[in-house]
Amino acid sequence: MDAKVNDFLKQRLGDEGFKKLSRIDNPELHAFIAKYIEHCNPSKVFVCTDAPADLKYVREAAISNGEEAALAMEGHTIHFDNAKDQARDKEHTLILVPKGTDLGATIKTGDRDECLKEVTEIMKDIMKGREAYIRFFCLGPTNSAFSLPSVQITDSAYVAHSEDILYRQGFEEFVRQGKNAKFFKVVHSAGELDERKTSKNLDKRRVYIDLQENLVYSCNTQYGGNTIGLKKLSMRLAINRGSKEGWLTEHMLVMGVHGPANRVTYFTGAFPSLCGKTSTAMLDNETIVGDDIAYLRKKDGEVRAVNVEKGMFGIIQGINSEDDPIQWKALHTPGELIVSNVLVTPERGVHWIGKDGEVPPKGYNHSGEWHKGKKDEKGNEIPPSHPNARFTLSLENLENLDKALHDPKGVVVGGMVYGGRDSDTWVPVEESFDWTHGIITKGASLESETTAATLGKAGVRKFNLMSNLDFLSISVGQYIQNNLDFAKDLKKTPLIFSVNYFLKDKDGNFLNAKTDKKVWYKWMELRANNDVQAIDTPTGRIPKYEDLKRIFKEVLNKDYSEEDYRKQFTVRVPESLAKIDRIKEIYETKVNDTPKILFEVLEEQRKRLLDAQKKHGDYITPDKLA
Ligand code: SPV
Ligand code: MN
Repeated sequence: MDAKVNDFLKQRLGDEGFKKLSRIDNPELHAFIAKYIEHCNPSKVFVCTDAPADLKYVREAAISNGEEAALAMEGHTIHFDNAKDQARDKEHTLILVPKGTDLGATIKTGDRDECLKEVTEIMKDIMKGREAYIRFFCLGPTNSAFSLPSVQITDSAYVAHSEDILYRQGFEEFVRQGKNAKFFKVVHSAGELDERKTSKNLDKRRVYIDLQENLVYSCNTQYGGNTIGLKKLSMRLAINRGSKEGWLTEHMLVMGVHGPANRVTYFTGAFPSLCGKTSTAMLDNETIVGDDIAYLRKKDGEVRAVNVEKGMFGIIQGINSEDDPIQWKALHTPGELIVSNVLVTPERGVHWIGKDGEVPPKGYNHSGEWHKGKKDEKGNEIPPSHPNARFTLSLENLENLDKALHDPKGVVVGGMVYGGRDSDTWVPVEESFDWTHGIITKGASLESETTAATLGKAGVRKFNLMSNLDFLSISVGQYIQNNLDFAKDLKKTPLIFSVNYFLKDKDGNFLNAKTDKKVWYKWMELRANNDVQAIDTPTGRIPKYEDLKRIFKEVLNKDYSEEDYRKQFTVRVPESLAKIDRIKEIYETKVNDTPKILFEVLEEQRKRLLDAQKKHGDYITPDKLA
């Protein structure tokens, strides 16, 4: 250790903290910690190893400093964020780039020099009078080719506690990797707190991602999506790093789909918000590896995936005992669980929008003391819980957990799924012709309609390639090219599918029941293992009626009619052509490095659609193509 750094750390970390940190032989780490402890200037520093006593210290600090409070059920705590700090701050989340770098119109960037100057000023002495926690985690399983050590300095015990639930402990991984560790760094401060212990200086809320230093700055915010540095913040660093090293970071769930004779085939899935990602990951009779972020690497000619995390930061709104039995049970079992921004009742129970039972008449929520009918300053009624209220839970608490969660080799990916909320174009399930066709016409063409739960008008289609648009730290063209190139030299290429749980008929009625998705996954599992045939359409490959009829009976005990099949799997030519026009326009006008092949593949698809339209008309039922 550099002598100056050594002296400084000894003085600021105390004997015990210094002794702990000294076990990690990494001068870059020591210099990083010294620099930001000096700059942010906390009054106390706690170095947290993987030891249970250290985790307990953090857990208790979150309660004693008032960021969390105990609920009636043992181990459960409540945390509130400021009423105006309830979601990711897209406006102030910037990828820092040197002057002259252009990542395209869809990615928010800031001038590196100017932003560093600004955030350095904002964070000067920002931790004064508070305790800082130095946390070590491992993204991906430990002791694995996927392992990515990360360190976070935060003055929020709530954030540090959340990360314990969400990430694998990584102190020992840092010790193991020593000088070789190429790690990610996050410095976070909640900033000054108000009397409710929520971040106060929201005008100075910033989330800046410095790719050059692999360092994220987050300040004057507590909401998990802005502060849990290992989640969407490190995800941007990982996308950048994977881009240079030939692996992928995707906004994807990972799940085991269970086929005949105890066969398990693993799928990854990308869905924009409110399109069924969690309900897919939670399908009963299947098993969950992850619900949010996956790393994908190639090994021995196969694609392997891991869950970057080990817990979930899930949306709680709408969870009820009938539709979500697994999550319901986990939320009603004693043990470590943080809920945020729900209603706390006088008995210290909780209520959220869409929970079973009556809404309690009064309680305490993100707006303070709450009663039915309470209005905000604009005269709008304040709901009992915030629509983005969350729960933070270890996946170990779910009964559908897959045994491969911590497998250092990851799981072999048999299929990748892209799904959006689409009322009129995509059929419920469709396989692409090949990897390139899938990446381009499914992943890179992903759109989703807004719902009443999001801000703005409902029913507007939003482009969100691979559901990753918010998190890209490389240009869109580069990102698509990386995805295309990923399949080179694979012995076994995963199949790529699209799904659409939201297709409607002309009268606006949904064409599928919520539970139908169980059938689509069983069909995809059979396809990935070459057990069923499919019908080629201009846009991909769809199931045969006989196969679906059998699976509907087996899985749902439902008689699936030919009439339903025909309606659901009709190729809608005008809508499909309109989609090609929309997507093409985005890639022509908003992206300046679109790979040429993207336009070629879209034009081939247009030609197939026009040829079929000549023969069969605008709406082509599957029997015409069989
Ligand atoms: C998402 O919005 O995609 C999330 C929650 O998973 S957040 O951590 O806020 O990004
Ligand atoms: Mn997410």
